[in-house]
Amino acid sequence: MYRPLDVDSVIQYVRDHPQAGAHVDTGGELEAIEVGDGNLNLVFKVFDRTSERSLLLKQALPYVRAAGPSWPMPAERAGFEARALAIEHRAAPGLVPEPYWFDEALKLNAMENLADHRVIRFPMMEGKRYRDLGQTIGDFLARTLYATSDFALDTADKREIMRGFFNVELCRITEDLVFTEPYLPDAPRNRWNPRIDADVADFQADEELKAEAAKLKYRFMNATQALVHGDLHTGSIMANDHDIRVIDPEFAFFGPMGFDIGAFIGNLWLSGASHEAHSPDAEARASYRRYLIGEARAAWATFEAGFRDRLREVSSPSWSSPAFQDDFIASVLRDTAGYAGCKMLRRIVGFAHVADLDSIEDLDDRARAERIAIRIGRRLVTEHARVAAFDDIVAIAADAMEVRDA
Ligand code: SR1
Ligand code: MG
Repeated sequence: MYRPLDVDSVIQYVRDHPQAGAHVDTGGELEAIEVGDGNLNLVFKVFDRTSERSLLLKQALPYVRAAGPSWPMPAERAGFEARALAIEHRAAPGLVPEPYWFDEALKLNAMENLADHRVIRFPMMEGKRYRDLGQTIGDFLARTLYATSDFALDTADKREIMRGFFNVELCRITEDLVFTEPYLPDAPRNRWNPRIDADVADFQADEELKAEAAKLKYRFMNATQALVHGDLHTGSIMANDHDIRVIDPEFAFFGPMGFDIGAFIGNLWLSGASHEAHSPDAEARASYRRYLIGEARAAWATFEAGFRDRLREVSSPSWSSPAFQDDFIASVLRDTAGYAGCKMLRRIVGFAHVADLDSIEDLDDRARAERIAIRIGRRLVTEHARVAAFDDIVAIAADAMEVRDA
C-alpha cells in the first residue's frame, strides 16, 4: 500500500527488496539521505557503507512538494517516469541513469545513483563549463525523439506506446504554468520581482505575444510528434567532468520535438542573462555567454545532423522526400525558438522560477538580469515563426546579452 518513505523507512524498504541486492549489500551497513531539490518528489540516495556502492530511489508524493498538500497531484506520475526512462535508456544508453525497477504500489522508481554528478544549473551559476554539453544533449534529443517518432515506428507501434503516455496532470501543469498563467495579470500563482512590475505589465498587454504563445500552447497540446522528455531544463541534467546525463522524465508525453530542444536552449539563455549579476567582470561575463552560445549551437547542430542521419532509414517512403525532410526540420527549428521563449518567460513571472535568477539577492541586480531574459523570451515567442536558421535564435540572445561577434 502507498505510504511516503523517509530516511529510516527507505532503508528497510531496500533491505526488503531482493532487486536491491544487485546494487548494495541489503544486509550490510546502509545509510540514506533525502536530496530532492525539485518541485515534486522525494529523492533518496541509499549508500552501502561497506562496499561504497549505492542506488537512488525516487518516490512521487500525492501532491506538489513545492506547494504542499493544498495542491494535490496524482502520484501515478511515477509510472510515466518509469516508462519514459525505460524508452530513453533503450534509445540513448549512457545518457540517462540506468533504471533498476518500478514499484507501482509505492510510486517509486529505483535507478542508478549518479554519485559524483551534480545538477548543472548550480555550477553554471558559478561559471562552470561542461565540455560537450550541447553535443551530448543534441545527441540525446536526436536519439530519443527519432526513435519514438513516426519516422522510426510503424503506426500501430507508435500508437501502442502513446497509450502509456496520457500524462494528463503533468501536461496540465505545463499548459497552465508555461503557456497560460504568465500572460494573465491576475493569475494567483504568478509571482515576480516587484522591480519588474512595469516590464511584466507591458508584456502581459502585448496582444501579438499572447497570440503567438497561444499558438505554441495549441501545438504543445496537439502535435504528437515524438515522446518528449517534457521538462528538459538545466535542473534535469546532471554531470561530472566527463559524463552528462538527462534525468527526471516524469513530464514525458507525445508532443512537439521543439519543446525539448527549446527548453534546453531557453535555459542556456536564462543562465546567460543571470550572469549579468553572477559575473560582475565584463570580460568574464562575455566569455561565459560565448561559451553558452557555443553549446546552444552544438546542441542544435548535433540534433539536426543526428536526426537527418537517421532519416536515411525512415519507416515509410513518404518520409524520404528531401523537401519534406527539410520542411520538417525547419518546423522543429521554429518550434525550438518559440518554446525556448515561453520557457524563459514562465521562469520570471510564473509559479516556478529558476535559481539562476532567484539567487540574485539584490532586487535591482536581479531585475537587470530578468529584463535581459524577458527581452530574449519575448522576441523568441513573437518572432519564432520567422526563424529560418539557428543563427537567428543566437542573434536574438546575443543582442540582448550584448555579445558581439557571436
Ligand atoms: C508544480 S511543478 C512546477 C515546475 O516544476 C517542474 O520542473 C516543471 O518545470 C514544472 O512546470
Ligand atoms: Mg523535474
